[in-house]
Amino acid sequence: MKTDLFAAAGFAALPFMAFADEFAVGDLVISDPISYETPVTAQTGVGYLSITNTGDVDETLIDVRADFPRVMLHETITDGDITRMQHVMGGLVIPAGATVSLEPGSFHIMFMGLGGDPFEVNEDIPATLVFETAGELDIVFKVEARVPATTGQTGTDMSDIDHDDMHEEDGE
Ligand SMILES: [Cu+2]
Repeated sequence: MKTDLFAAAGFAALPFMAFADEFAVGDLVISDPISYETPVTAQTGVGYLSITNTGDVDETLIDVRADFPRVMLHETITDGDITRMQHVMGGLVIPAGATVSLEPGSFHIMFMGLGGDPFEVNEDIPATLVFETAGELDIVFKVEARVPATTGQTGTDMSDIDHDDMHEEDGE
């Protein structure tokens, strides 16, 4: 499986790539892009990863592309008992020297319009990250089994909650 991933990502073109689950471009290192399996009827899937900026200049993730009708950068906002999704406008800033994690309860990438083709465990979801300065980077999200919510915060996953409402709010 790891060998396949290296081949798919074009190893020769990514000299800084140290592990199958790590991707790099410019001063940026992207770690552990993962997704979670979705129910058969789900219209949205979610993507998580960490971005480390080893450079001296702030960077911005301005777009994410993948083979779905719509891909967006979202932030989960918890306001009292209400949890909702918000479109991150203007991109996600990765400050110089910092790591920004897209993780449950925080920032995440939404893959929208699955259209009856759910994410399955061990499936690869190719995507392209677009950075303001460093440019484009092809990565692969690895689909993992859904972690029971009882194991804690990191197991919670809002991918099936409220996103249909979000679409209308976004007005796109
Ligand atoms: Cu979302």
